[in-house]
Amino acid sequence: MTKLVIGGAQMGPIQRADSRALVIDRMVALLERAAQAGVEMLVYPELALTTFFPRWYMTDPAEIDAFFERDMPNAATAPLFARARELRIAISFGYAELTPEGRRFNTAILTDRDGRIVGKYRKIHLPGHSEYDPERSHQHLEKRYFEPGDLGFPVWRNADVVMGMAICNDRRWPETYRCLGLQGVELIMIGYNTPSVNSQKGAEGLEKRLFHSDLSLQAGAYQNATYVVGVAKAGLEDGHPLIGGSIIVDPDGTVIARAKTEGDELIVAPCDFAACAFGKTTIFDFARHRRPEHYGRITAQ
Ligand code: ING
Repeated sequence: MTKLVIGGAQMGPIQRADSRALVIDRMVALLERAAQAGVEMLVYPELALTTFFPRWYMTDPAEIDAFFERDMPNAATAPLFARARELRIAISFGYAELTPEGRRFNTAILTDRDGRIVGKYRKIHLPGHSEYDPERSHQHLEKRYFEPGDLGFPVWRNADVVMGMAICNDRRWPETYRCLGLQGVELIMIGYNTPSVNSQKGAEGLEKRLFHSDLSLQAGAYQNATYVVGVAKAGLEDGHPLIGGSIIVDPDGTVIARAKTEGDELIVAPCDFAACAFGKTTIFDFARHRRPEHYGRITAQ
């Protein structure tokens, strides 16, 4: 069975005024640190190229489109793909995708160790709202700027490991993990941008948000006998705090690496994917133990 050294490239805040070039420089610096640590697969956060712009209510299409990428790779991200290829590190990262047809998605791509894109995922669970909500302490307009993903929950065999991706709010929904688990997934990579305070429930603070993030990621790993990597974009973006708490979780649900800061930080764990086999052939042997004839309610509209 395969072993890979997995890295989580937590990123600190990206300010609205920060250029793509500045951000790519930070991502390449994390890639260099990952290479020093022997990392073979490096996971970056959701919307890794820009600030978390769904916090801003915008109406001008040109202002909105400035946060989106029309092509991937493109001129701005080419240095990242080139360096990853030189270092033979597979990468995944999230960005705002604008398709040639004019459709907008909260997207993540996955490359092989030669820097070729081998997978794409478009965020399915979009939290928040689509119109300005004066009742909220801050806006969370993902339903305004993105469509729900239309690619399902695919997996890919990459570097001889069955890999899947999800994005941020997806990690809170057990269906996300089970749809991947039923395809034999061994590594799920989830970038996130999670506000430190709830725009609707002021009382829920940072500690509870970190707890819910761990709880979701650990449950998904354990219940599907898979490694899960959760990677934050963290810190204060134009005065708006995002949680850190990036972790790597093993197929038994144990956290085997955890970020300590809310800045650019690399977490690393050597992963032996043979460790997925025990859960998949005993307690979570889906073929032997699942009873889908009783689960119809969860696929109902
Ligand atoms: N952010 C948050 C997330 O799901 C959220 C939104 C936070 C929803 C806490 C519910 C509770 O982590 C994104 N970008 O999905």
